[in-house]
Formats: sequence, C-alpha cells, structure tokens
Amino acid sequence: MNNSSLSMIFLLLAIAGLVFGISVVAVSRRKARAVPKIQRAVTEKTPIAPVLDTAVVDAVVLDAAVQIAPPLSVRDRLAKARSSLSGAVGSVLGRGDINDATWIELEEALLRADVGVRVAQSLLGALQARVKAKEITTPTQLIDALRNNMSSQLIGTSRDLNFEANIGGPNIWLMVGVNGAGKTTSLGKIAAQQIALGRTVLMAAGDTFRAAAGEQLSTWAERSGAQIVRGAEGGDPSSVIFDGVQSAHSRNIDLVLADTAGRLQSNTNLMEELRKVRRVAEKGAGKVTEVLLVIDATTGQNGLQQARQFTDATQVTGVVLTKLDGSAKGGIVFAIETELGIPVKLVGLGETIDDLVLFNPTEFIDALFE
Ligand SMILES: Nc1nc2c(ncn2[C@@H]2O[C@H](COP(=O)(O)OP(=O)(O)OP(=O)(O)O)[C@@H](O)[C@H]2O)c(=O)[nH]1
Ligand SMILES: [Mg+2]
Repeated sequence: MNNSSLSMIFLLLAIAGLVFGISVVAVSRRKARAVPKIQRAVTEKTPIAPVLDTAVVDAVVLDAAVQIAPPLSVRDRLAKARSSLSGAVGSVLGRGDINDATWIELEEALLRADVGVRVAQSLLGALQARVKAKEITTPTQLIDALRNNMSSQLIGTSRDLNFEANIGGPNIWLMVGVNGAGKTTSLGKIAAQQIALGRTVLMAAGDTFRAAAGEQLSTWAERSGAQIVRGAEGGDPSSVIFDGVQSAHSRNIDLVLADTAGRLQSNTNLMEELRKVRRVAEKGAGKVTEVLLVIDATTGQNGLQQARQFTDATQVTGVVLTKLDGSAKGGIVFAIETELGIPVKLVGLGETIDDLVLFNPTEFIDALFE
C-alpha cells in the first residue's frame, strides 16, 4: 500500500466519521426537539384533570342542591292562585290613568280568582267612590288601595285552633265536608302537628261508609304516632266516635280527631247524621271544641253552597281550605269569610304531612299580588 492509497483510506474514514457525527447530532437534535413536544402534549392535557374535578364538584353540588333544595315557598305553591290576579294588576299599573278598561279588568280578575260577585262588587264599589272623590288618582294608588282593602277583610280575625284545658275530658275536633274534600288527609296532618306540639291524640274513624277509609286513617295514625279507634264497616259513625272519646278519656288523651264520611247510603241524610254525631260525641266526658269544615279550593263557589248546609247542621268553627296549591280560585277565602262568616284556619298546599299550614293572610295577599 503506497502513501496515496493510505491517504485515500484516511480521507474516506474521515468523511464517514464526519457523516456519522453529523447524523448523531441531527438525531439528538430531533430528539431534543421532540421532548418539549411531548411535554407540551402532556401540559396541554393537564387541564383535563381540573375539568374532570369541576365536573365531579358540579355533580356533587347538583346532588346536594337536589337534596337540600328548600321546600317550595307558600308563594310558589300559590302560583295558580296568583295567576288569576297578577296579570290584571300588571296591566292596570301599565296604563297611564284609571279608565273604564281598568274597572272591567279588575272585576274580571276578581271573579276569575273566585272572590264571588258580592265581594268583587263591594271591593270595587268602595274604590270607585274614592276615585270619584279624587282620593285616588293613579293606577298605583288604586292597586295599593285594593290590596289594603283585601288585607283588612282578612286581618284581625282569630284563626287559632280552639283547645280548652281542664275540661275533665278530651277536646274533640270533628272533620266534616263533602267526599274527596280532604278530610282524612287533613286530619292526619293535624294529628302530626298536634303531636309535635306535645299533645296526645286519638283518631276516631267515623267514616264507616267507605271500606278503605279506616285503612287510610290507620296509615295516618302510624305516620303521626296517634292512637286510633275504628268501627265495623257500615257501622254507626256516632257510636265509633263515642267509643273513641271514651277510650281517649280513660287513657288521658288530650285530643280526639274524629273523621266523618262525605256521603252516606242514599237513604240516609248526611246532615242529620252529622247533627247526631256532634250530639253523641259530647255525651261522654269530652267536649267538641272545633268543627272543621274541609273545603276543596278547586270547587270554588260551588263548595260554598255545600258549606252552608254543613254550617247549619254542625256549628262549624273553622274552615280547612285544601288543594290551594292546585287552584286558581284562591279568592274563595274572601267569599268563605264574608258569606259564611267562618275563619279559614288552615290551608292545604300539597299532599304530604307538612303541607297543611296555618292560614297567614299577609303572606296570602302578598302571594296574590306579587
Ligand atoms: N294537592 C293537594 N291534594 C290534597 C290536599 N288535601 C288533600 N288532598 C288529596 O285529595 C284527595 C282526597 O283526600 P281525602 O283526605 O281522602 O278526602 P276525604 O274528604 O277524606 O274524602 P272521603 O273520605 O271520600 O269523603 C287525596 O288524594 C289527598 O291526597 C291538598 O291540600 N293539596
Ligand atoms: Mg275520608
């Protein structure tokens, strides 16, 4: 091998080494560039964790919201009743002055709310006189005056449930009303409330007309923790209630809640039967301190006719107005109080045990107008 061949080999080796060196550098550069890419990819993906966490948190918050959502307010549950009045109020307020259309609109709204023709006329008559005398000149003053007049018809009436202490026997509260009005349900709810107040309660299943009535009452007795006395189906309602009072007296129970039927066999007069129930209930040691007439708000003015019959027969002391949650006829409260002269003491706003509340006129009027 001569010198020139040797230098050729060295040259080739040097070129090969150079090419190898360049490719190693290129590869490692590419690798070096690739690393931040992967890291970026990872960094780009990292927000997924917080996103997932937020979703979990959202789910937890939602779940908690479902669980601890406050019960619907009285105002919410009176949404239907409010719908009959609030539209007209808005439209009256929207006008620049008080004119014929104002009166027509208000009258229609009051009748739709079922306050009854007499109450509507007396409310509007008084307002018309004040407008004529220029005491009221703007729609806002007119609506304020209507609201005040409606409030003053309800405020000031005593709505306490009568309970007398030291009468030598149990207080007796009778539930009366047409079938389906909500007597048994309301009785169950009242039992729960009275027991929560610390009173002992016995239910007397005076509705012997319907086979299922006693069962329904037993379920409420279990739910509320009350005692119960039941009679045979088709038996004499008065004697079941009498037995209930005796039993309560012997066990020192404070309060007998007596259920009655809303209808009887066609050959029996319900009002006669209820008169007898009331008479017989007081034959023992107890005293009837409340007769609660249960009226279904959705029946409106029709319910009023039936109410009169019950009032005549049993000396009703208070009204339980049920199903106000599903009725646009909230105005019936005014008709009941002015036409029958009986205070609405409790209102039913749903089917569960807590859905019977003491009637609060201020809250009621606020709900109707706002
Ligand atoms: N939405 C709503 N439903 C109610 C209310 N009160 C009662 N109800 C329902 O009205 C229905 C009739 O109620 P009951 O208590 O059985 O009526 P009742 O007057 O005892 O009927 P009879 O025993 O047949 O005379 C039931 O489905 C109750 O759940 C209320 O305030 N709101
Ligand atoms: Mg019943």
